[in-house]
Amino acid sequence: MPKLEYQTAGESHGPTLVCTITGLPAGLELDADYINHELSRRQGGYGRGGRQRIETDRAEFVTGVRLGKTTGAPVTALVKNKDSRLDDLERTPPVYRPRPGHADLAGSIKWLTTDCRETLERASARETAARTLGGCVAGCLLRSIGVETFGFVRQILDVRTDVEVTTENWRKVRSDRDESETYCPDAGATEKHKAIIRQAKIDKDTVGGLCEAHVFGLPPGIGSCMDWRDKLDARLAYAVMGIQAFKSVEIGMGRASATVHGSALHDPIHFDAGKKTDPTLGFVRTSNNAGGTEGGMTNGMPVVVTGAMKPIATLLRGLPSVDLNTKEPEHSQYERSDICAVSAASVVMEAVVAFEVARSAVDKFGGDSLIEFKDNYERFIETARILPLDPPETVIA
Ligand code: EPS
Repeated sequence: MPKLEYQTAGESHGPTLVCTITGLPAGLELDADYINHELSRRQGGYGRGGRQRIETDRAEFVTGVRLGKTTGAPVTALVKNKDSRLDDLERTPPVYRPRPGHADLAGSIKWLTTDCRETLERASARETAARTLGGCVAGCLLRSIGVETFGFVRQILDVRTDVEVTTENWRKVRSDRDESETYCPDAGATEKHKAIIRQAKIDKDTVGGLCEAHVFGLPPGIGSCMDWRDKLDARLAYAVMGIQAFKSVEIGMGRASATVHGSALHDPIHFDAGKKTDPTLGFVRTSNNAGGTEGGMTNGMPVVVTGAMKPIATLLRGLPSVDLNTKEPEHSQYERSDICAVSAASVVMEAVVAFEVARSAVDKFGGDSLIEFKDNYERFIETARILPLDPPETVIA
C-alpha cells in the first residue's frame, strides 16, 4: 500500500522552496486556485514584515502531475523566492549574535560554526510556504471523500474569541474569518488584536497566540490504536509541533481535560437514525471535548486541534545575548522579520493537520488510483452502516 509522505527543502533567501510528496494516488486533480489562494493567505495577516511585499507565492508543479492530475509518481512542487540572495555576503551577512528563542545558538553549535546564517536560513518560517503547499495537496485528496478543513486564529496575546465552531456553522465562521485582518472570526477581537500588534511594533516587540483547526466529514475509524505510531492524535501533535515557533498542541479540551471528572468530560454517545447517512453513521455526541479522537482514531465528530505559537524571536530592540566569536555580552542581531505571524501560522496549521488526516486516510483506504481510494472509502462506510454483519458477532452473555 502506498504511504503518504512529504518533505520540504529550501532556504529563506535561496532560489526556491521545494515540496516533495510521495504516495498520492493517481488521478487526483490538483486544485491550483485553492492551493495558490492558501499560499497567498499564508503570506498575509496583520503584523507581517516587509518580505511579503516582495514575494508572490505560487505553486509550480514540476514532477508527478500530467494535465493537472497526479500520475502516482512523486509530486514535486516549487515556490520560488524573489528575494533570493543566499550567496551575496553583503546582503546576507554572517550572524554572530544569536537571537534567544531562535534556532541560532543551538544550530551554530550543532554544525560547528559561529555563523548562525546557515541555520537561520533553513529554520526560517519561510519554509512553511512549502509545507502549506503539501498540506493543500492533501486537502485536495480529503475533499474527494467529502472531508474539509478550517483553520483560524483563536487568540493573539491575551485577547481570545469565544466564537463556537460547529458542523452547521463553520462555513459562516469561515467567511467571518475572511473578513478579518488577523484571520479571527470575530470583528471585536480583530480590532483588539490589531491594537496589540501596533503597540508591539512601537515597543519593538513581538506577540504570539493560538491557532485552531477543525476537520469536518470524517467517519469513525481513521487512525489506529493498534500501533501507537499510527494514532491520529499523536501524528497531529507531531506535525503541529513541527511548525516553527509552536510550543504546545492540544486536541479537543486538551490540557483542561485533566481538571474535570470523567462524568463531565467524556462525550455521551447517542444513536440518531436520521443521521445514519452522515459520515458519523448516526453515532452523535452532545459535546466534543475529545476533539474528535478516541484511542487515536476519529470517532465521527469533527477533529479539533489547537496550537500555541510563541512570539517571534526576532525583536527590533534585540535581547540579551553574546557574540559567538568574542563571547562578550551583546544584544541579539536584528534581521528583517514580522511582529506577529499567528494569522499566517493558522494557515500552516490547517495545512499540516490536513496532511496528517490524509496520511491516515491513505493508510486506511490505500489504492494506487483515486478510483480505488474512493471505492475503498465507500465500501468501508457502506459496511459500517449495515453493522451488525450477517451472521452477527457472537454475544457473550
Ligand atoms: C523569518 C523572517 C522573515 C519573515 C519570514 C520568517 O523573512 P525575511 O528575513 O526575509 O524578512 O518574513 O517569513 C517568510 C519569509 C514567510 O514567507 O513566511 C524568520 O526568521 O523565521
